[in-house]
Amino acid sequence: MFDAIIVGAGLSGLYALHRLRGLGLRVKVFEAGDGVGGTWHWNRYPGARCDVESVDYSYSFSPELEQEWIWTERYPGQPEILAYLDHVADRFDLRRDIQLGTRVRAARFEGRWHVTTEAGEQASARYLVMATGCLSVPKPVEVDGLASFGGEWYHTGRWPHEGVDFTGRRVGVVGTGSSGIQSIPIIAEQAGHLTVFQRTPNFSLPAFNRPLAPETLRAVKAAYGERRRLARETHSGIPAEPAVQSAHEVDPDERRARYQAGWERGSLVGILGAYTDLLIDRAANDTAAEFVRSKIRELVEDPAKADLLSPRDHPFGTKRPCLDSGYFETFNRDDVTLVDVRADPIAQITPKGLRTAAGAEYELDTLVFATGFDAMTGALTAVDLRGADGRSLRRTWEAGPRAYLGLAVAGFPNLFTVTGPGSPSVLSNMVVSIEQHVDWIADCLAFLDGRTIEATAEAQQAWTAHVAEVGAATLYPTADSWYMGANVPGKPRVFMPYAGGVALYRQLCEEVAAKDYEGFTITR
Ligand code: N01
Repeated sequence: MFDAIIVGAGLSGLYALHRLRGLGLRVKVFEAGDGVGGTWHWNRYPGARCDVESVDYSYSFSPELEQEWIWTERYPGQPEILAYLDHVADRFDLRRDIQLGTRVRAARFEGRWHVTTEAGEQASARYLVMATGCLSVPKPVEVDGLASFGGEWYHTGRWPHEGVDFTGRRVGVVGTGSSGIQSIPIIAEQAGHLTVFQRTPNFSLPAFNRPLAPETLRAVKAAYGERRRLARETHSGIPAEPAVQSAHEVDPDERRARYQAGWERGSLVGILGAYTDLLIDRAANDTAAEFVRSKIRELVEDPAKADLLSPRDHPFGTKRPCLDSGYFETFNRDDVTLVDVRADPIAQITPKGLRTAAGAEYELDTLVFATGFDAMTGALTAVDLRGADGRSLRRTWEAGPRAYLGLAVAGFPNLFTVTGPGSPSVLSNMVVSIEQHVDWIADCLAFLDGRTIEATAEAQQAWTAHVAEVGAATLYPTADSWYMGANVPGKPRVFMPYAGGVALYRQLCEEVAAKDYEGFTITR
């Protein structure tokens, strides 16, 4: 019998446990992995690294933690982030309430939430907090024949703890999203030969990652409060000056100089944040997209390969752009082959490798699937969640997710979704959005004092319509992205995150709370 059960011990679950415990609640965390860290526990593929700077991709809730932790690189690698999260778990004595190796299979609401784990264990709590992550359920391999493959295969999102030795091997990587783009240069260095199977080229910018100089870190720490405040006041949760001009207001030379400066900054917002209209006006976007394509032509020696690596099917930024370390340059190597599986799709995995629809055969020892995730909803619908009257979340969301503020779902009392669909989540610095959600949920639970809360259908309807309207005013819906559910066969095409920005969103959430949780019904 708990006051709250939290599912997941990643960035969200760890902080939620800390905050809810601070309210004096009895809290239990169930975590499927055999360690804490969530995304950073599972995604151990070579080159896994965050694309938000370490000093910003970190908790702000504890000034002591902020001051004592020493980040060593500008962009933190997976081992360093995992070490940080392990430190957080120890420092705040979180482990005693976290049950590892425990996957939650189902949860039903009958006045309280009754949770069943895959091993059949039962637990109940008044409140259920899903801290299950937005990119945590890997897509199954979609090509027939995997069972017949004679070599080894891996998914980047479920990488073995002991690592993989590619030395001398003929390796195939399927997928060129962030995971592929980060791992390909490193696998290329180790493998005997690497073949990259690309369906859609992606925009990627150099990270210019480097060691974090002690004096730089000291300067950040000296003014951390101000840096965090600035982050919260932005659109993306990454501290940066907001754009003030349209791309159309400046002449091409000035624009190019601005994009060049953005490129040299090595940051997701360097170019995308240069002008106000890059994500709402196709012609404005084209100016930035063409700049990045011109860079790809500079980096890749073979013009035909450069052309194949140049994204043209979606506006820049409407699929998550990547920050890379030597990605395009990798295709200048003699031992790396690029295969266009848009023109000639993968038809079959064979005992020896891959065969395409046109009959081309690729012999491989190792296959790496960097093919992505059932994003945003996958981890929520993976659990058989049953709300009031036994209604199922899977059924409720069949036509796409509907949630109030991305935090709560009508018909599912006392359920909270951290960075759920309908909130800025994946469009923002996740840590900023996670802290905001967890703080909001903790304040809400303090206010409830054991009472039951449920989003009203009307408030949810209005919010879902608002999310769709704001999304429709952007270029995002024009891309076949995981933001749209377009990467998973059969998933409804709905733009899932809230594109209004973290600053506005925080304000709206605070207004709801200030009005005694407007849009929710609260009962004894
Ligand atoms: O997954 P993705 P990801 N046959 O979905 C291809 C975050 N992240 O794991 O575009 C052939 O982006 C697919 O092709 P297409 C980040 O938010 C962050 O790379 O569907 N190809 C695509 O090329 C990121 O956006 C970091 O045509 C198939 C690729 O596989 C998100 O996680 C690092 C295919 C999948 O790309 C997901 O990134 C890593 C098929 N059947 C991840 N199915 C950083 O912080 C899919 N593909 C830097």
